[in-house]
Amino acid sequence: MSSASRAGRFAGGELTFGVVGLGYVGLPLAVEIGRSGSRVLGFDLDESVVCGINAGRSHVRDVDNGRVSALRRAGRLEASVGTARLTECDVICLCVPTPLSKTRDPDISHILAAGRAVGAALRPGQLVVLESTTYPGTTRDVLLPLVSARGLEVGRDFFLCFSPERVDPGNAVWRTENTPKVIGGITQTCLNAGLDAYGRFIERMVPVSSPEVAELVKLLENTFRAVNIALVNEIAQIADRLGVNVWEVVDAAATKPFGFMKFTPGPGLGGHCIPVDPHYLSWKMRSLDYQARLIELAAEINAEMPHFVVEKVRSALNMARRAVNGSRILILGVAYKPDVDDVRESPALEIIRELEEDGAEVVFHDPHVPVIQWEGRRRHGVEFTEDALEAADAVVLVTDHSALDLERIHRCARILVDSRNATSRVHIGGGKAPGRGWIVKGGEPPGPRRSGSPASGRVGRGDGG
Ligand code: SAJ
Repeated sequence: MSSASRAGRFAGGELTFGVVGLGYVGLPLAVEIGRSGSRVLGFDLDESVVCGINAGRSHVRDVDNGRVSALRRAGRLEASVGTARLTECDVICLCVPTPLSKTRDPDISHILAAGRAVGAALRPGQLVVLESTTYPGTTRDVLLPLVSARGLEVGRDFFLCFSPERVDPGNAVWRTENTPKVIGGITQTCLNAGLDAYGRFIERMVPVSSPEVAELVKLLENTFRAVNIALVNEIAQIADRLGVNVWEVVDAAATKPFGFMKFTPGPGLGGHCIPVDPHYLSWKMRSLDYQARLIELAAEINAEMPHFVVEKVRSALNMARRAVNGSRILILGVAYKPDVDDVRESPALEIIRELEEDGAEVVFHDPHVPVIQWEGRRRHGVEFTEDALEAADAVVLVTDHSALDLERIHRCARILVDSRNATSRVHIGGGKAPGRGWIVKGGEPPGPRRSGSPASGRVGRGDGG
């Protein structure tokens, strides 16, 4: 069979897709493929994930059980632990994690393992698409040699593309099928195969000239967010020293109808993407003797924010003549952003760590995260009650889930540090609570910092904090 006819196979007829990695990217992808009419074999190392899917259940918040069970009943979705059945798949999508190692370097071990498994099973005619966010060059320099292990030729015998995932967990508007998808192939026939295969279930595909372009597109998207969040976090530290409410500044700047995009300051960067992906780029650049200074500086500024919040807590307790040491502190929201249940890289964990190192008794409540497995132990959250709020010497709102009762928090907390300015949405006695910035209750009124006070890098008494 010619390479053109092999590539042409993806344009029509029955295809079986394989999705390796059934997490927040892989499961929505598998479900979308199944809903488009194709058969999907899912592969995951976690037996509980596999059993759950085969029982018709979803472990991913953005995928409801009904969708999984419907595909199971239709015989279009099946999950397995090993990768023995990869050879049955016409298309293999790799959606494996790409975290950072303990030394904050790229950890592509999951890509390597998946590449070896695909290389062992590869047969003529298959299309392999890497979706995991990674540094430019991974598809061509790392994955291609692994999948070509048995001598098959890319672009002739099989096809290889990179197509970055663009999942925004919790986003009900932009879903897998309606989010434009970038794709780059090792060869033109690879790209054609990828466009045909994904075009079956993605509304708009965006072809680019190479996998490296596609890999860098994804890193630009996420680095764009990390750098702009760092900018607004630095403005927060500046506003604090000026005694100005940073959220008032940001909201007013956001009235500019052109040339500005709103980002909000917060407790720091969480999630498995935004705090991680820019490191993949800066790491790759260091290997090419270039220092991606802006990226690295942004990471530093974002990493300061948990400490900034802890200093607000310290300052508020101090005003009440209490020390952090021995105080009971209630953290509200440990997930990395509102309305998700994921705590990976969550700044809340760093805030808890620092407060406990200073001797505080820290408890947490998160409506989506009842328990955290952290530093070798399971920690259960406390119930969200007025007693729990009142029993705390300080309450810290780290992640403002929609389910949190802001009015009750504002009413019952003796000291309230709000790292999201969420309580500015609270209506109190007919009026809105003054958007006062970080220390909402228990702090002195906002006012300019005393001149000459040490710019210790610790926070002062700026915008209500
Ligand atoms: N954050 C701020 N200020 C902001 C926006 C976010 O402090 O103005 C914080 C959040 O609290 C969170 C972190 O940054 O801790 C990341 O937030 P995020 O909204 O980028 O959330 P992710 O990582 O779940 O989703 C992102 C996608 N988000 C959006 O496009 C809105 C997108 O960048 C990627 O498609 C996705 O990660 C991914 O998987 O790469």
